[in-house]
Amino acid sequence: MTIESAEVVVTSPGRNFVTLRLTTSEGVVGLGDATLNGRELAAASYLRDHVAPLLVGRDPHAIEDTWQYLYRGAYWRRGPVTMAAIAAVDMALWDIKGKVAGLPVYQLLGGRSRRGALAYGHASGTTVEALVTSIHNHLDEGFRAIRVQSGVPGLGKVYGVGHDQARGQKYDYEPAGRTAAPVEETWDTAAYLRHVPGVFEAVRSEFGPELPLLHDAHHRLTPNQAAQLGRSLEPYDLFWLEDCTPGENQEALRRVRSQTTTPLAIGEVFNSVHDYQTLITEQLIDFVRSSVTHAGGITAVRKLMDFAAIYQVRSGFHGPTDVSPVGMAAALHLDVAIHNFGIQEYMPHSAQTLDVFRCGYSFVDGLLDPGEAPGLGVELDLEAAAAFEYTPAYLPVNRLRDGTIHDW
Ligand code: GCO
Ligand code: MG
Repeated sequence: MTIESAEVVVTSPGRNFVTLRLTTSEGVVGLGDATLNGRELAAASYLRDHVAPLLVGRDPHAIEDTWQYLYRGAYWRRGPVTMAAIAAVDMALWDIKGKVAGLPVYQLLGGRSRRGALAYGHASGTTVEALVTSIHNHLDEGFRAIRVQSGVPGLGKVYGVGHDQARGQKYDYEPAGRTAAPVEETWDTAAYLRHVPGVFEAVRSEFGPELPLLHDAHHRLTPNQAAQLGRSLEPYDLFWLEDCTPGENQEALRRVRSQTTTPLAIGEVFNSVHDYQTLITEQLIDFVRSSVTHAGGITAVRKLMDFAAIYQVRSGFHGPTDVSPVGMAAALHLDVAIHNFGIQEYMPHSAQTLDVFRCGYSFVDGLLDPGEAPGLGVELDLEAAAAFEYTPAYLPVNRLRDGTIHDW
């Protein structure tokens, strides 16, 4: 059996997705996700122009060899575009291997370690009242762990908060963000730090001590501010505080870690195990936030998690709607297979997206499950995909009150 064709499908059912579709000489189809939110066409071109021609004629079963061939063979190491492209190839090959074997991918990874993957949903509110309603709605939808994001008095739109709450809008950036240039938001760290502890006080008093609560600071704090926030949130027993500082400075986490026992999660913008080396070996974090899509695929993330396991660091894979259902399925197969699973982020995709990507995974009683279909369990409807043309879309940028660009 050889790889006969490698096709890149760019589709936009409500938001943009880049999918690699491999077909073997025996007609087996494998899918991989290479969606890089806001920079989609770079990953599509990397695949189409530089990777697809190398895949035709190769043995689809040689997953490790193909991974190394694309990683070492590029000479230029790492980076989100390269690693998303390699991830797509890797996922598609695991999908093919599973279909040929007649087994879901998690079985090929060692089989099931748990009944399902605990998922957390994204509650948010411009006010505490709206936030409490949003949490109740998520609990009604079956979520058993909740990410809590709140508006900040004096600021307009902020990361993670659905603003049209009268219409029950959830936070989901891209579909609203189709402007010729990035939307600009205003940020004030001091106002945020003053406001957040009171939000958690209100949420704990409404929902009690047991509900796992998470929070994303979205890379905006200095190490000292992050230490302050971690400490002020200790009474509310967070499941994690995410991206408290920009992750590229791994050493910064030493300062935070030494000052607070609030669990820390980091890594959604990382793309290789090397980005975690200091964080994991010095046990500066508790959770790995990578997505399978942006960190080199199932092969690479499996190794990353085995490395993390030695240091009792657990998974909390990135699962926003900008990871396609194919990338989500890849995460779920790892979630149920690895021993050091922590939690899985879950932002359900829109009905439009799910018409294009037919998913075998399910969400029942707070747990996600990859399903029993051979391979990854997601099918791409090419005809439905063709109806949604690519539309450029940007993530927002952030400015401080004086106009200085800040991390978004
Ligand atoms: C999360 C993330 C997302 C990112 C988005 C960018 O924790 O889910 O921070 O909301 O902002 O994936 O593309
Ligand atoms: Mg995040």
